[in-house]
Amino acid sequence: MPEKIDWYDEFIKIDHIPSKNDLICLYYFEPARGITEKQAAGRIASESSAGTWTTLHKMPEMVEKIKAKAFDINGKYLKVAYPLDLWEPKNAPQLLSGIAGNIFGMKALKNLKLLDASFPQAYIKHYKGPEQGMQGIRSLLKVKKRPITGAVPKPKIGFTAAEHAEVAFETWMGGFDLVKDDENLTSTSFNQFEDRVLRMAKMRDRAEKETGEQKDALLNITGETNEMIRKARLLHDSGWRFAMIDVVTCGTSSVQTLREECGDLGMAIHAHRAMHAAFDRNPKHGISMYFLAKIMRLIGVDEIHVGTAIGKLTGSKKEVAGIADMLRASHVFEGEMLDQDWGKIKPVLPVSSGGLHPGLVPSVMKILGNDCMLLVSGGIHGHPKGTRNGAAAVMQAIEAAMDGLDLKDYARKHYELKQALDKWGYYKPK
Ligand code: CAP
Ligand code: MG
Repeated sequence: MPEKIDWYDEFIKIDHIPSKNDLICLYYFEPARGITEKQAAGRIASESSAGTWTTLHKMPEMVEKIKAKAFDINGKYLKVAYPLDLWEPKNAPQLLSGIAGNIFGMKALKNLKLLDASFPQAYIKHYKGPEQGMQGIRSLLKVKKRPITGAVPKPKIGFTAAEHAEVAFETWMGGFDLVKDDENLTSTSFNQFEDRVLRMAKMRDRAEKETGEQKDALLNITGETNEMIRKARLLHDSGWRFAMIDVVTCGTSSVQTLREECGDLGMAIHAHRAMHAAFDRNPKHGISMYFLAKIMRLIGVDEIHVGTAIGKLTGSKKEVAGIADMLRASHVFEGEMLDQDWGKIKPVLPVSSGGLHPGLVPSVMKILGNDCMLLVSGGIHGHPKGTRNGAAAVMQAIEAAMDGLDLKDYARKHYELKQALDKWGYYKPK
């Protein structure tokens, strides 16, 4: 009998019943031509856990204990059970290097997408999750029921720090809670981070005094990790209670570090997801936004972009609503995605942004409910009467939606909303 060349079949155990401490992954997979489903499944489980391409002269005893097992093949969907001993506690990058690493490049696969992972309590217990969470954010901003509102000064980049702060003041005076930096604005020669932080703080204090409302900002600290720590501390010293991070471009390692730092400062983390569409847009290959949102909740961001379904960027209604539900739930029961008991990990606020304007507010609230953040940027700065009136129009649209009233009827007595509807109506930007 010729010696076996590979041992991928040792990573397949159909109908295996995972232990309660196993971490389970759900993949969409398509074998390459000439590869069977089982051959593909064995390769996925092997390469993401303890295997390699060929049989070995010597095998350590421990391997038997830590082999992943492909245990459920259902058409193009595969479940793999990973023993807990594979994973270093509280090491998100290492987890990704396993379940979302080499396997995407295997020639035996035509397509592969990591759809979801179910984290056992024995894994979850090492992570703190969000510091503030959804309820903490509502308390910080003293907003009990309605969606939290915010806007990015537009154009994305181009304002001086002084001009940026002026736009922020107008946004707050129009009734919005938050002013957010855009994902690619950190510090430029004409809008230095330190200058913006101080000028915005002065405008915040003025807006709070004039409105009697809590006002805050999502100032973008994205950058090298030590720099992010320095900027988070600067924000805290200037009275800000949020910090914004582009979590994909910064990576899970730095998000873990900043979760510790911001937690110590009592600050909430706003997670922008720029770059996510590089790996989540293709339904057959990459990593789902559902999984990205899930691991960010585990690490401990307090709010994260989930899409709008009806705005300018990708994401179906079902996907957007499913991610939002997962972020807010204490326990997700198995359906298309895996079962997830979140234990003590606080709920995260879903953020909807991208091509929104007052005419679309009721539709987004129908998809996400009231426990969300609505970021409406071009949709207020493009209002015929400018930013402050644009923000007021959004607030009026939220009021109408919460009272179940038709926007057009409500607009009869709310002029800012009427002007917005006259310009955009219910237009869905692409
Ligand atoms: C929206 C936005 C956000 C996107 C991010 C932008 O501006 O500031 O970054 O919404 O997308 O730069 O496009 P507008 P997502 O409101 O003017 O469109 O929330 O899907 O991650
Ligand atoms: Mg943006």
